[in-house]
Amino acid sequence: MAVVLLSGCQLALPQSTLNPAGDVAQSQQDLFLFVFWIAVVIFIGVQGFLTIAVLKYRSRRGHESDVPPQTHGNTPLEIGWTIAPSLIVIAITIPTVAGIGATYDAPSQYADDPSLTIEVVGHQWWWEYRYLDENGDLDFITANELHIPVDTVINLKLSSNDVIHSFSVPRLAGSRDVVPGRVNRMWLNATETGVYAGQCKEFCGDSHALMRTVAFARESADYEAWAENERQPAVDRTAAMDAGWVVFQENACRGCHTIEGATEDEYELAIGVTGPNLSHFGSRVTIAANTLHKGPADMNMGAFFEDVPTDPDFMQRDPAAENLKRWLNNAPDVKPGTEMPDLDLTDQQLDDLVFFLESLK
Ligand code: HEC
Ligand SMILES: [Cu+2]
Repeated sequence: MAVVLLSGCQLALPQSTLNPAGDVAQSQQDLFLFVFWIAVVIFIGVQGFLTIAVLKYRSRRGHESDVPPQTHGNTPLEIGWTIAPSLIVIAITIPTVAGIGATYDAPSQYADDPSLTIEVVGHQWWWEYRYLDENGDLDFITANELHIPVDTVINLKLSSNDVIHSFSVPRLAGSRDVVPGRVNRMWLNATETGVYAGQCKEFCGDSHALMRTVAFARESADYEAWAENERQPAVDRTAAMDAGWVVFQENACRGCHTIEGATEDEYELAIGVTGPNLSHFGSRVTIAANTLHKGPADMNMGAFFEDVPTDPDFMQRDPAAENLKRWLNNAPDVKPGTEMPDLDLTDQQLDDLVFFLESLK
């Protein structure tokens, strides 16, 4: 039993609500502890009286058929145990309802904080992030890795491209359903820089368990540098990238993926929206919604993420191509049910593609 239970523990990137790193998660933690301690007091009270009753009124040798004094209809007691639970339920309901209400939009005390709005689109089985500028217009699009500045109100507008998903990064905020045909709202902020894991929390098909995400909360200046890079088109194509670009163009990749052109005619053929936007795929550290990472193939996800926050050159690290090749070689084998097909590419084509994709920083 212990082995089965403990296999759920992931120490490097815990999705723990008990270790909040954002104000929304903190308020949920406070509410949880409030209810928890009330429950502890009730538990001790009930079990205490039960224990006393069991000991005091147990049957004794020679008195097996004795019945203790019977009481019935004690009015003060009846009133007491009707009113006390009602008061407890009211005491729990008020902060709960207020707390739920405060998860949609940032409360007024955050009015002076900087803010950022991101549209989150759930797809089977990955997350699209569409960053908006201060006028509410589309700024740039990325996927699976959410970058946010610390101490900033992040307004999320959640919608789905297919089925019902649920967005959740527990250390920053709770979860919210992502429903086709409507836009749900939630807000969050990160009070410490760090890397926070998340995943879809609503069963959404074959690879639901592989619909993960990761949030990088960084100092404003670091975030801005990242965002500025995202706003740029994909890097200019160099001669070394040509072989990979040819494979990309000739194998339906461009029908499903977008690469923003560096010059007018550069990547104009890649405008697909079925799969993630790959314009800056080379600067991402995970593949296919955290299903694989770009470290050595034999390293587990936890070990891979352990040094991310302390290694400033992480994004520039040489790609270890094994995992990316595995994905490009046969995506459905890695992620059952994915729309990305096995395109029967040769080893040379895979190498060319890896080089090309990793050049898109
Ligand atoms: C029929 C549509 C389709 C085709 C064709 C296709 N892909 Fe994909 N691709 C997807 C989808 C959908 C995903 C997201 C899979 C997931 O994470 O569940 C994806 C994911 C990826 C990713 C990971 C992106 C990320 O953000 O982690 C890469 C890289 C990629 N595809 C490259 C390619 C290349 C190169 C080709 C051509 C050899 C190709 N794709 C062909 C649909 C397609
Ligand atoms: Cu999902």
